[in-house]
Amino acid sequence: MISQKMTDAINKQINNEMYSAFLYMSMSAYCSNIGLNGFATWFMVQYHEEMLHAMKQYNYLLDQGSQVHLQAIKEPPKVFASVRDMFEKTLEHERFVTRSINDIADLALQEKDHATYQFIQWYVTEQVEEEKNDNELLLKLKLAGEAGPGLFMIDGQLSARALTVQSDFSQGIVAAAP
Ligand code: OFO
Repeated sequence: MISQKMTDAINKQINNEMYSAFLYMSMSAYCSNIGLNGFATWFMVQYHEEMLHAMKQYNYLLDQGSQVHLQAIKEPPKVFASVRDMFEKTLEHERFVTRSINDIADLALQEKDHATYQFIQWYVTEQVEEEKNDNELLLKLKLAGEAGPGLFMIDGQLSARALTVQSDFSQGIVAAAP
């Protein structure tokens, strides 16, 4: 059993994860519209990962006998100034998500809620990876250039990003190929 305050915090985080999914799906659509299919693939994989993040929290609330409260998801931007603008917005958003995950970890410690503290550690680790990926892509864009051959080279690389999450998000992570 977890507190009502913790239940509210996790429900808010489900909404944050779903907004992340919307944001990255919107970025994916924008990339497809401008012919950057590799970037579109990268953001679509990211969309699936965010839905998994939301579903893990949804299942956790149910496992704890708590009430899931789905809330309205705000509209993400649909037009972006450049690919770099998209990754700057992505990094800024992921930093916000990291703070929000840390707040849940802080609350779990305050409440001596060991189950949630352990549960949220998966996200703490995941956020390091997410921010690292965004920082690396921003660096690559800076080095290779944000237009012409450099941009197309990165687009080609990103097209190789494979789906790590099943499309039935509640089923977890796809087993790695042998
Ligand atoms: Fe992109 O982060 Fe979820 O948690």
